[in-house]
Amino acid sequence: MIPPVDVYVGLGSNLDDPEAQVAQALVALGELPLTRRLGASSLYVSRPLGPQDQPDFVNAVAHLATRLSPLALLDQLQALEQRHRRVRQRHWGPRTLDLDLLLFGKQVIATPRLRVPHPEMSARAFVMAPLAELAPALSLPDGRGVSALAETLASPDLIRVLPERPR
Ligand code: A4P
Ligand code: MG
Repeated sequence: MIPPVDVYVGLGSNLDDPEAQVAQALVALGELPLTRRLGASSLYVSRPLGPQDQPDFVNAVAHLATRLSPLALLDQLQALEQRHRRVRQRHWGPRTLDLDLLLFGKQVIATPRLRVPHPEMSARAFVMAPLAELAPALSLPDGRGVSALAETLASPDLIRVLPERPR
């Protein structure tokens, strides 16, 4: 049997109720086949990176252990995005649940469909702050520590951490 691999997934939503969207996705990640959820960060509100004429985001990071291959996990993440998107198109207009595969053990993957570590992650406060909260001692495959990286990021766009609410 393939041993489980430690994986980190970034979640983002700027839908009408992005907090609920992210909270539901955190639960769903723990229910994927051959996968357990080991932890989840707090939920972080941040201003949009890129076009500003859109609502603020809620971001979080989940820690999983999976026996899926990287591409099989990406398939699962994209299917989960689609399920959220369908619901959203019906009720609230255009999508937004983004699931990014940030880290897959210490693997480095560079294919057209999948790049791991996620190419933008180390420059994004809305990824690195929740990741450092969840796994302060973790290093990227290139050896850089996530806590040190998170501290270097000026994060005026990270507005606040949402309080826990019962789920
Ligand atoms: N792909 C390659 N590598 C990966 C990976 N490691 N994880 C491919 C996930 N997907 C990966 O993704 C496009 C393609 O990337 C996929 O088909 C997959 O094969 P997508 O999510 O369908 O497209 P997208 O969301 O339009 O692009 P992308 O690159 O995911 O956008 P970003 O970079 O995630 O930016 N501001 C704040 N504050 N918070 C946010 O979360 N997010 C975005 C979206 C913009 N601004 C934001 C936030
Ligand atoms: Mg994405």
